[in-house]
Amino acid sequence: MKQLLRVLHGEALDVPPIWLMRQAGRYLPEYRALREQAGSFLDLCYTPELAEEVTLQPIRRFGFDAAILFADILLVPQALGQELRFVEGEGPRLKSINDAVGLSRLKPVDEIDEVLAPVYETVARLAKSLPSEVTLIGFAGAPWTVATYMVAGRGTPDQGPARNWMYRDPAGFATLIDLITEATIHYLSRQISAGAEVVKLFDSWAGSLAPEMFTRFSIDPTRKIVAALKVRHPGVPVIGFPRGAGALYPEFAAATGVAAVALDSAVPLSWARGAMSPEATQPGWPGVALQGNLDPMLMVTGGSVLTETAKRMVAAMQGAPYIFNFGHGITPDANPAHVEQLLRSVRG
Ligand code: 1CP
Repeated sequence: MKQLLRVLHGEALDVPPIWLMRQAGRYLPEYRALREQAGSFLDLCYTPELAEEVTLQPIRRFGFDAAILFADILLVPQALGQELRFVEGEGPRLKSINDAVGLSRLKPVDEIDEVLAPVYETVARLAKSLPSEVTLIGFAGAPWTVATYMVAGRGTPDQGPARNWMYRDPAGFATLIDLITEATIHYLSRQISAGAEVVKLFDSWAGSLAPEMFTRFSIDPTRKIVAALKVRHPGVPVIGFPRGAGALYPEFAAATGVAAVALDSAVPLSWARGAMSPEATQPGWPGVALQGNLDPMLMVTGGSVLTETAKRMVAAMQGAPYIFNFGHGITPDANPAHVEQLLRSVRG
């Protein structure tokens, strides 16, 4: 079995498998060149040959243990009929939805493949072209995080518009969450049928939810998605990433049924291991594999602090099922030479 899949099935390896969030992207000159050729970011996402090539670039250059499909979490709102564009140097812009009228304009889930079909083709191409030891990860945004963009119409520092709707009209907001949940089950199921071996749910803004709302809008939709995927694709692991969940990470891990949780950089690895790893958990719950959580800033900094931090993390997780990664995505100003240095530090 591939290294990453062994860990996701609960095995502890001496050398952890490694891949990096946003491993394909603007810090790589070959990405910037292809991106220019494609014209726009969305053209890159929807052109299977180009999306395949961008996914493969970091695999060729660095030899990671996993490749993550090149796409974006905002393709799902677009497929549901919401206008989407990316403004150069600024980020995504959508036509904001914050009431029943906006909701009524969205398309039913059985129409989303009209937009998303090229993504499944990218997955199918990658399943054929990836080296045999590399695991293919599909992904989607978790419903809460996707909703924050659908409601605000853009990235926000505090997810204010979605939080406001959530408190003002919980039932209306839940209708949006339920629609995204159904769309995500379908989307991930199609990615798995096309060849994704693992799927990851990015709940990048989970940390802005107060505890009761975290249960309702992060844990509950994630649990529904995991349960539906388990019925359709038994044995395919799901990685959950409730970024910023803090003290609620163990509850998320135990309640959702995910095979692994990805940790953000603020979480102490030793604490996470004690609270969620199979060796430490309660009877009746097998625990989860852990992924994370190096601060991606070290890809800018480099030097001995990078090597020492990475080695300390690997040592701290010996004996536990563990995947090396960052606590959040690599930034465009990262130095590719520091990524090589990281791989040497982790693999020894
Ligand atoms: O200019 C460019 O070339 C676009 C930059 C870019 C890239 C490379 C965006 C715009 N998205 C992506 C790809 C992407 N996005 C991947 C590909 C695979 C890989 O990791 O290599 C993945 C998994 C995502 C997921 C994603 N998109 C998330 C969740 C993860 C995270 O970083 O928290 C989020 C929040 C988005 C939204 C998004 N897409 C792009 C931007 C700039 C943003 C953030 C917008 C904001 O909040 O301001």
